[in-house]
Amino acid sequence: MVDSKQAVHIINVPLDLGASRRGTDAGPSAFRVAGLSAALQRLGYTVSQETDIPVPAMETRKTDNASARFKDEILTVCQELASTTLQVMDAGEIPLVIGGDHSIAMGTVSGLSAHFAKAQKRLGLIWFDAHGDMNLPESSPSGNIHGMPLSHLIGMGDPDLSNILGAHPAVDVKNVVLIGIRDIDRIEREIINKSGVTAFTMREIDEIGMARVARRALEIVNDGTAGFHVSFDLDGCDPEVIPGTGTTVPGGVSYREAHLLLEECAAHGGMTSMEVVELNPFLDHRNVSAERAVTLIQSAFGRSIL
Ligand code: 6HN
Ligand code: MN
Ligand code: MN
Ligand code: MN
Repeated sequence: MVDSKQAVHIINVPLDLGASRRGTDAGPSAFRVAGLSAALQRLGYTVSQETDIPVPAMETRKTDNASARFKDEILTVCQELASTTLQVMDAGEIPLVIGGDHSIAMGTVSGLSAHFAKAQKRLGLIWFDAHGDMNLPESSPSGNIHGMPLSHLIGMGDPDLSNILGAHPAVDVKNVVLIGIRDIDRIEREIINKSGVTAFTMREIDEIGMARVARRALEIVNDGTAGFHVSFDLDGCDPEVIPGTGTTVPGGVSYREAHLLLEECAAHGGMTSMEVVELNPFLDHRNVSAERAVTLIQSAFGRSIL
């Protein structure tokens, strides 16, 4: 569980092979420039180490897999990331994974659940996103793997991608919540509805408020689990809050609502790890999205206003 006596281990994954739009490979650099490490230290954490996962450049690769573009490369990156996350958890440090596009979650979460599986324990998962990320290679309109990580983590889809480190499924659908979704593809909608994951769409956030959504989500992800991971796609926030991301969708989560969710995660005490993905510095204005993302991470790591 996240507490400031533990060391944070930042894992940078500059991957952009999972998306059409280039530029998420510069995410880790923008977070460094925005002072991520110092921001954690101000909360009392030590930042034990930064590990950079090697990622091939798109220019050096070709993919002939139209339904799951760059699958082989993404699988290799996710396997390396999963081993790293597992080692960091085994060492008692807190993994903070910085993307990169959202495909990396298949690696992050597989490594976390491999850690808990050794003690016959399960992990809960909060998936904050404008999108469902529940496409399968055969349903995807784009072939982009960043639209597919969550379906693979619940054991569907491509057998290689859904079996990283032998975790299959990496998470149990009954401990998975989607928060902030508002842009779902046609077949993806059926996959989500049949899957058994709980979805808090923007409509639910409008109707009952983020405070209640957060509390209900926390009940679900902590039901019978040893803790929960937060996979935070910055495009879940409204584009006015986070302009620096590739697949913006209007009508998103406000700055304060996003903070409130993460403050509730911190207050609960069960968060084991976090990842922040889809920052695209080339679409940003003077790094504001990265700076706001750093303050969001601070809320998740226990920063309180007073
Ligand atoms: N993300 N549903 C679209 C697709 O191509 O599958 C968009 C996915 C976006 C994924 O932002 O992490
Ligand atoms: Mn996503
Ligand atoms: Mn998204
Ligand atoms: Mn989608």
